[in-house]
Amino acid sequence: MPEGRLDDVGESRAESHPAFPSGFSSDQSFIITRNIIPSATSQLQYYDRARFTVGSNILLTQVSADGGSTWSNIASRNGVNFSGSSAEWDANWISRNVSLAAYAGQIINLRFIMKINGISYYQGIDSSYGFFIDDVTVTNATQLTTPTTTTLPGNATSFTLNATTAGASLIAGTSYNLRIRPNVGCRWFGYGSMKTVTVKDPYTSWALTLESANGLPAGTISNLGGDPDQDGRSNLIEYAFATSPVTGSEPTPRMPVNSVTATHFVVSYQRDAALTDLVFTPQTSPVLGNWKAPGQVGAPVGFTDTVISTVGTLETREAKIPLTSGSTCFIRIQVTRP
Ligand SMILES: [Ca+2]
Repeated sequence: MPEGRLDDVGESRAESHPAFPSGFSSDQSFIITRNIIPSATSQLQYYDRARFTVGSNILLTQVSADGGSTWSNIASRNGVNFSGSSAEWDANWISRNVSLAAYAGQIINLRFIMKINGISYYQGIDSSYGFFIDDVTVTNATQLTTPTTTTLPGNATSFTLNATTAGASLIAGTSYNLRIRPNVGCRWFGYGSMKTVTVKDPYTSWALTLESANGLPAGTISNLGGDPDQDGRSNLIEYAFATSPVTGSEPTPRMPVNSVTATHFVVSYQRDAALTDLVFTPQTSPVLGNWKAPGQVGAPVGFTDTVISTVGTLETREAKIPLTSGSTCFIRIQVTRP
């Protein structure tokens, strides 16, 4: 997991700090407005130091696991100064490390709050007063980004994670965290446990589904180059042209077909635009080597690849070369999964 750097409160370490303005003795706090999911090894790390603060003043470090409704103390320290002399200030920044293991797997927010905790306090907000906090970091944690909210009807029994409910197109390999809470009238209840799902790319999803349905060992179909039905077509080609990787004798209506017209050598094929993880590239060569795609330097003049018709996401395409371009040529459709 990436290290979640939370906040650098400024290059000048005196920039961000709770202190009591003149005439205000109420709690002074700031919340780091990021949603963090700690792991069992996560540490909250930061530096603090105190200047004019009386000993009964407290700086609390707090965590909320309910979106800021309630806060729990995870660290505290007192002020340093009663005499009015700067000699009592902390001489240096003090490094802090606080385990967040108790919050592993939960969505948390962090807050620092300065409490008067008595009746005495210094009034002042310049760099001589209050507590100072800097370099706030959470290690081994996940930071949630781009939250979206979907309202479900009261009788809903399922939820579909898709581009709409995720707020953007799903990204293969990316984990999405989901949680749900009920609303009755004006009252919101707490969230249930969080569910994390990782989006598979289309090929992997197809392969794992087939391996499971056919009781095949892992890798039988998820191996792109495998050919478990021994029909000479790799799993990747079966996927690209919608044939079964476990049935060798089935028809292959979408595989490339050669023909020759009065004017062109033609390869017709079908490409499903829904297979977003694949690239289909017609290529030609006079010698079964040095293959060229349409438009590539060295490709024959007039070598084209065009869409003839589209039904849903399925394109019928033709790659063709004028018969006048030469005496011999080969055309193939290269399928790659970048
Ligand atoms: Ca095969």
